[in-house]
Amino acid sequence: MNEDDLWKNKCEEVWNAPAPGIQDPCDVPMEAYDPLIHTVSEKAACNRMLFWSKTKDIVHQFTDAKKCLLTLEDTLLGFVMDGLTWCSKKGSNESFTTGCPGWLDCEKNPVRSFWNRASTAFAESACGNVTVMLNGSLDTPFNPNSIFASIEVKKFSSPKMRALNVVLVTRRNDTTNCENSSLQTLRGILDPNLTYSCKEVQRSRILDCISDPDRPCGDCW
Ligand code: AVW
Repeated sequence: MNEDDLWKNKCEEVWNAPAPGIQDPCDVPMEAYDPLIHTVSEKAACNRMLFWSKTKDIVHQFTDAKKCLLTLEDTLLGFVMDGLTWCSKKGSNESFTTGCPGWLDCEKNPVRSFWNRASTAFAESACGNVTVMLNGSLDTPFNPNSIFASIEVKKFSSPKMRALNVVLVTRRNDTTNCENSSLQTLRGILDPNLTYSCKEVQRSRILDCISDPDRPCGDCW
């Protein structure tokens, strides 16, 4: 089979994977996406995985410009679903893209459950040295309500994964640093066999690096 046919087959398989059907749009458990996640599972990019929390814009600017690190939204499924809204509605077997519950309207909405499930799979596959960009302009860069804290960190495990390296993205007058108590909490709940590091990096330094195509990734922080 040539490459085009392989992709065509893959797309048909993904398209035909069972998806949450006629149901209450506030009652979609994350397990509803198990078949889809299993169909699209990709080989993990060991040592290149980048997690994030409240740093979405700069993280994606970074991965668009430099190909050394990859986020969930740079994987096939994450890329396709990023920015989309969808839901079913009671009594209809159509898919809707408007009038769907918002992120905070109910916990088990289809979009939030999808990202919870996809994040679980991405974190379970984490291997080697893993990076996370957290937001140093916040008092609590490691927020217990975030997907990163409530789902991803709990899935990180050695020996498949070796280290978690926090890049704390700061602005000039920020007072939050690597000593921040939420980061101590992060360190405390991490699998004790994982090496932990934290580095404060000025946002402007990362942006300069992004806009200079000659700067290798390793020089950005
Ligand atoms: P985030 P996470 N209202 O920046 O750690 C609307 O907090 O949770 O980072 N949308 C929301 C809300 C909300 N209150 N909270 C979260 N979102 C949506 C997947 C929104 O689209 C990757 F692997 C926001 O941009 C990262 O490591 C996104 O969730 C990790 O999970 C992220 O919220 C980032 O999740």
